[in-house]
Amino acid sequence: MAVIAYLALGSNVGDRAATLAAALRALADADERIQVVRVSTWHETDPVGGPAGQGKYLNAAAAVHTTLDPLALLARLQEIEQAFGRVRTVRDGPRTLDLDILLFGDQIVAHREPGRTLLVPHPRLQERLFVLEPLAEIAADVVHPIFQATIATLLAEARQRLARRREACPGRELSGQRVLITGSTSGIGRAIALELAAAGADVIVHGRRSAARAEEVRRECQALGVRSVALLADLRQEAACAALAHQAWQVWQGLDVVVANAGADTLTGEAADWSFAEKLQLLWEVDIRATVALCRDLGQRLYDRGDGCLVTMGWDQAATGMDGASGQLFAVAKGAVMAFTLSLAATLAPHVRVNALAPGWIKTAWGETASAVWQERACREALLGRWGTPRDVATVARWLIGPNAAFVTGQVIRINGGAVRG
Ligand code: A4P
Ligand code: MG
Repeated sequence: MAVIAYLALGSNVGDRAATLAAALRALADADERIQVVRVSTWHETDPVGGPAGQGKYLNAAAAVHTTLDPLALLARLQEIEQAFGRVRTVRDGPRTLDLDILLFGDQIVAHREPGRTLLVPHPRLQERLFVLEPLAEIAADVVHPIFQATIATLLAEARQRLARRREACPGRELSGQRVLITGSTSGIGRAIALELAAAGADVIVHGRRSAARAEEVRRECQALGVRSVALLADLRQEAACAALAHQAWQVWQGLDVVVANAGADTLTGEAADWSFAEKLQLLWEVDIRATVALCRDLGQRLYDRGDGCLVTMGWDQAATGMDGASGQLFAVAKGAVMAFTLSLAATLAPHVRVNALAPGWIKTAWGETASAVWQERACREALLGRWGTPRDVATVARWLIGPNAAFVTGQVIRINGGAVRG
């Protein structure tokens, strides 16, 4: 069946205009099952990414009518690139000709095979003005099949986001970044949401079931001058994790940062009276399984898109050991999360940074009401002689996500006031 596919053309080496014109002729001649039906004007653009000092690009978009399947079309495009002397060296490096498939009808393709990977819609399409501006000339009303938004809308959103990133200044260093923080209606999650909003990030607040609490935090974020949306999902349900990842990715056409903070409360919530085995099951479902599922799903999306940052929530004493049933339970749950984080960092490098925060004694709901014995112990074990606060964790999260931690990945960062055993 014939479809309309949209292609991106780019060149920044040699006679760029002649190359684009010749590439379009080669496309029409390559296969009778490809007809070029519309072409944008040429756009001269500054290089995005890649080594410094490379020349400006000439970019364009074309619509083709084709009966080829998506992989066959990709093969034709790669043959043409080769014929134009394209040599693949460094990432985002200079090229005589780059031909990408942006859209293929309303199909979503995720074919992963070494040397023959094909992702359609193109995973970076929504982020790049050098693609969206020519595409909007010939396909303004075409709807992106994942984001369900028109190309004109994606262009307007991308312009706004990039303008905000350009304006990012020291006190607002996360301007234009889109962040999901799970479990952010209270405690450490809420503190991180507010801290990142204060730094200029747009924040998706997530809660388990209280729409009112999620809405309250959403308003608090919005009051800090950023966009904020609240989503509810019970992460004990596997299907709900996938749905949350999908929904969060849709809100602003992608995310830049995910903080997988949600953890089950087995100390003060309804589960406080459950048996050891029931608590273990709950921690497995929420702290481990949901964290792994969300981070794998959103991590792959960030990786395909080409950049991003993931933060998980570990626990300082998983490494040193803590007496009692709660120590054993959290050791299992948070030890697993920290170990998983390191493997995910290795998997998603070099595009996505992945780190764990490992808080020690932080005064959240349980700390507020804990007995005198625990109050004394928390202060005694910390070299700094006090409980940590949720904001102590949030300010480290802000640094870790921000530009000053650009070389930090695969780390477990302990935030424990210098805690020692004793
Ligand atoms: N691949 C996966 N999906 C697709 C798709 N939808 N279309 C695979 C085409 N190819 C797709 O591509 C690497 C692999 O991506 C291919 O083997 C294919 O199987 P590549 O062209 O060999 O390498 P690349 O150029 O590093 O990747 P890509 O995706 O073409 O790069 P980008 O993201 O397009 O960025 N700045 C300006 N101003 N203008 C530009 O045109 N282009 C880039 C390249 C960077 N900066 C730029 C421009
Ligand atoms: Mg390409």
